Amino acid sequence: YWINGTRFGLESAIDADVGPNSLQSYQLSYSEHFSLMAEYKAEGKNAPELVLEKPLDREQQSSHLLIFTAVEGGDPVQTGTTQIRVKVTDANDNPPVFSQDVYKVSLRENSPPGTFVLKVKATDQDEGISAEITYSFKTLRGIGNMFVLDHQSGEIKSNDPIDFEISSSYTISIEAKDGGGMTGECKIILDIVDENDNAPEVVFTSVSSSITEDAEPGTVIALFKTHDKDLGENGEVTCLIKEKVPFRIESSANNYYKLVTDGSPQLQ
Ligand SMILES: [Ca+2]
Ligand SMILES: [Ca+2]
Ligand SMILES: [Ca+2]
Ligand SMILES: [Ca+2]
Repeated sequence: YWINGTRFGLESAIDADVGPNSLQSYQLSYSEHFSLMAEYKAEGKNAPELVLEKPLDREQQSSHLLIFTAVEGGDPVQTGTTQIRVKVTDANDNPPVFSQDVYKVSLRENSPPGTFVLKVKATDQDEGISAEITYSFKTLRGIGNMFVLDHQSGEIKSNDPIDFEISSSYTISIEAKDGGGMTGECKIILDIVDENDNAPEVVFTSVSSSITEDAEPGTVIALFKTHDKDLGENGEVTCLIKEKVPFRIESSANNYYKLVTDGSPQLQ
């Protein structure tokens, strides 16, 4: 991996002739990356140099083949050629890249610890240690020890039972780091799927302990509300009276109910 303008010397061609038959010039096959610099020095020895003109990228082309020609004056013109293979060694110039910037997954509430959540995957275009990836949580804020991540494989599993009623979704940031310290990042948006694991609650806000026998039908005896922590259908509550009594439930707004007289109270 050479930076632009780097030069490196080539062994001078050796020509036994002297005078007009001695070495005249050098040529290099066309390359957008390399050019030839040959200085004719006073001592008659010249040391051609290969000059890097354009940055090399091993990930694009890992080796370059150049044909180097030495041309000798005289009649006929004599030439000698040699091949130069330039091998581009790797530099760690690529960070790990995840297969997705954002992964969306869901996990059922109350899944047992050890339940598979997701396997993230990052790749790195470099080679060797510069492409060896380890995974870690970018931050544990908000997730604590709820999940475990295999640093080598990128596999994520649950570690604690997940309670939808505590949090219905998690955003988890994962970092991939190569052996040279370059990093990439992705996000996991984990939605928790509700399970019906809460019984409805009934809370009375007012109750009359007694009622006169001539109370009008529709007299309110009690006010109460119902509540269920579960989501959607799992949290829908219906109220009914099991016994055969002269009362009925009237629904008012939003889970609020009235217990009212349904006719003349019957004395037992
Ligand atoms: Ca590289
Ligand atoms: Ca890399
Ligand atoms: Ca729960
Ligand atoms: Ca639930």
